Amino acid sequence: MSDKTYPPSSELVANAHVDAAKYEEMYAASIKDPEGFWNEHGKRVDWIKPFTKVKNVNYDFGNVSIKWFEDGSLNVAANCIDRHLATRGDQTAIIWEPDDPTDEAQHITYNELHENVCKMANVFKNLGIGKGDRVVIYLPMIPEAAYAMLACARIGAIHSIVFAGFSPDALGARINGCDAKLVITADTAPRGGRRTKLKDNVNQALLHDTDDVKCLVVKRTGDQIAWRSNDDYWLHEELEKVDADCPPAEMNAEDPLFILYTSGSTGQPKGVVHTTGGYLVWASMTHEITFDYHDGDIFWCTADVGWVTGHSYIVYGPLANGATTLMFEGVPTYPDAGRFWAVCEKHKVNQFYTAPTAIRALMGQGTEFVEKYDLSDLKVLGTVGEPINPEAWNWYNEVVGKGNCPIVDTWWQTETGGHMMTPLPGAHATKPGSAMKPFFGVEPVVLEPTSGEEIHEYPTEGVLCMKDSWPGQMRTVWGDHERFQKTYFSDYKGYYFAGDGCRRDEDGDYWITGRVDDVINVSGHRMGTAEVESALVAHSKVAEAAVVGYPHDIKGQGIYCYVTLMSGEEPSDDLRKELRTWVRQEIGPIAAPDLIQWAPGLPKTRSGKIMRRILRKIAENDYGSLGDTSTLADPSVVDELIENRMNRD
Ligand code: 6R9
Repeated sequence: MSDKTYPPSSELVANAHVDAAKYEEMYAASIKDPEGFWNEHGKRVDWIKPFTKVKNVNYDFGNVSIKWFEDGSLNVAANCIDRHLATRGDQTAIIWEPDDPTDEAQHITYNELHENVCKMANVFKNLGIGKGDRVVIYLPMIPEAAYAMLACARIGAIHSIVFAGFSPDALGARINGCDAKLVITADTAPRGGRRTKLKDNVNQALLHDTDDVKCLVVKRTGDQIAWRSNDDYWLHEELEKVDADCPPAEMNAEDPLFILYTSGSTGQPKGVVHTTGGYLVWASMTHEITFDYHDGDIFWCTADVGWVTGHSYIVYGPLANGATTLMFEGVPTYPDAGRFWAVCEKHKVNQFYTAPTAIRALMGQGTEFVEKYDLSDLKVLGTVGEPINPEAWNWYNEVVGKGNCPIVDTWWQTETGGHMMTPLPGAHATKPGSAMKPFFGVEPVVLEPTSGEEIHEYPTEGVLCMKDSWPGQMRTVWGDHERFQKTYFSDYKGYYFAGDGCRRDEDGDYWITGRVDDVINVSGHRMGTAEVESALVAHSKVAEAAVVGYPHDIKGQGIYCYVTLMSGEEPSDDLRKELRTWVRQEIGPIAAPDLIQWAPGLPKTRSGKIMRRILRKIAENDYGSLGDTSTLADPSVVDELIENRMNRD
């Protein structure tokens, strides 16, 4: 860990929405008087019927119930579109950058967004969709994905987006899981120069459909597709039958806005339910303050709308704030490893938000891909999804940000709706790898894992829980409130349990150490696997590393490391030795790897999360029952790892 801190420039501080003093003042107010605080900030969105009740929360296991602004009514699409029309109708709402850089980008104004969303909403209505009905969105990163989300919100339908990289099986399970009446998809989806056959996948997912699920198809490429009998519709044909008049439905603050199944890195996916009022307040406020978004800025979040990051920070947060949000159809390495930076230059991006896994991948390709481009419009950089190791952080800071752009390391979850802990660009001196401070209204506590006692002193380490609710919190698991309570409120009674471990340093700043199921115990010492990974990745020859525990006769658990080398590096026993010595030096002898397996690739979900469950099984030499691997981005990686496993006892 680094002791060095990186304060923001005085210029940034002077213009920031929130500086250090304001953070302290607002944070204190948000904790001391949540009702008063959220009564004020709840008004950042437009209400049809203003709320009079701010918060009604019960965290008692058995009776968990979470309500915010419960007697208010509003419409999310009206907040993201209509309320901006008078002042910024001709401003670009969405910049769309296609997969192929030689194709033309689109600039969609708020007026055009309004028309497109209203028409799509009317198409949905014509297909029999109304308030409370579920619509599955299985689309690539094209503007129609945003239109579909907002069209649902406009008529009060509940969307469930399924990432376009998911298999037909995973899609089918999610369609059935919420009894969707309609699936919207595209013919095929270009990505990184290749094409995914989305409509074919839908056909396969609905092969045994007895509920007559309808399918609406966007013509993206014009590729040949197979049609199911009477339940399939071209979007462009249906659009010809409707006009652009579609008044927004009045929704209660606690009506569901969307369902989103969490990535399958653990167990069966859960349908996380977010509601209308609190979620929008949270997404919009965190977007504005965490990224210090100002009018006229160009904001780019590289996530896919299939993940929560895309929901909150491509669509709902930015559009509720009247922002210009960039939507990118492609991948960071197509046509080459400079694509992100080419797009930043081309569209003069001011805030750029991506994942550590992308940063590490690009870092391994060398700096020349970044240095080719003019990145002088960048003001704030963000990361999300996993702990960022200091090396990647430093590279991001120096090579991409030129030491000039604060990095907001935002810790949050599908379940939390938006940012929970993050430095604020104008308020905090950042530390490489630290999520730093709670956002307003967030009351993190560190608990002793076995006793569940709150640890008040610092520095300390333990499990991360939240003492109280915040407006963007998930309300239930779709169709299974029991599971909601059990997953998040039963291990540590009276708290929301995030599933992550954390460290609070001597300054009171937070460092996420990874999922608590990734903590290993070596000779009685607790160790975050992320710590060992970070040490390994700090070695100049290592591109990526994943560390798990495996049963060890003497130590209880041994440290098993999967290591991907930088391109051009050769694996050897000498290098193994070198890495062992390196980790001993970086952390201490206790952290020295027992086994190091060379891994040409790591098993990842399509959202880029390493599937440790699989790595643990292989490390335990128990690879016969790997469980659900349907969410793997590239299943062949697993066979390779099994073949060359190190622990054959
Ligand atoms: C937004 C998102 C949530 C899990 C979370 C944690 C990890 C996310 C992080 C981070 C360290 C960060 N995580 N952000 N860990 N530092 N800045 O990623 O949601 O897909 O639900 O994942 O991701 O382990 O519990 P989701």
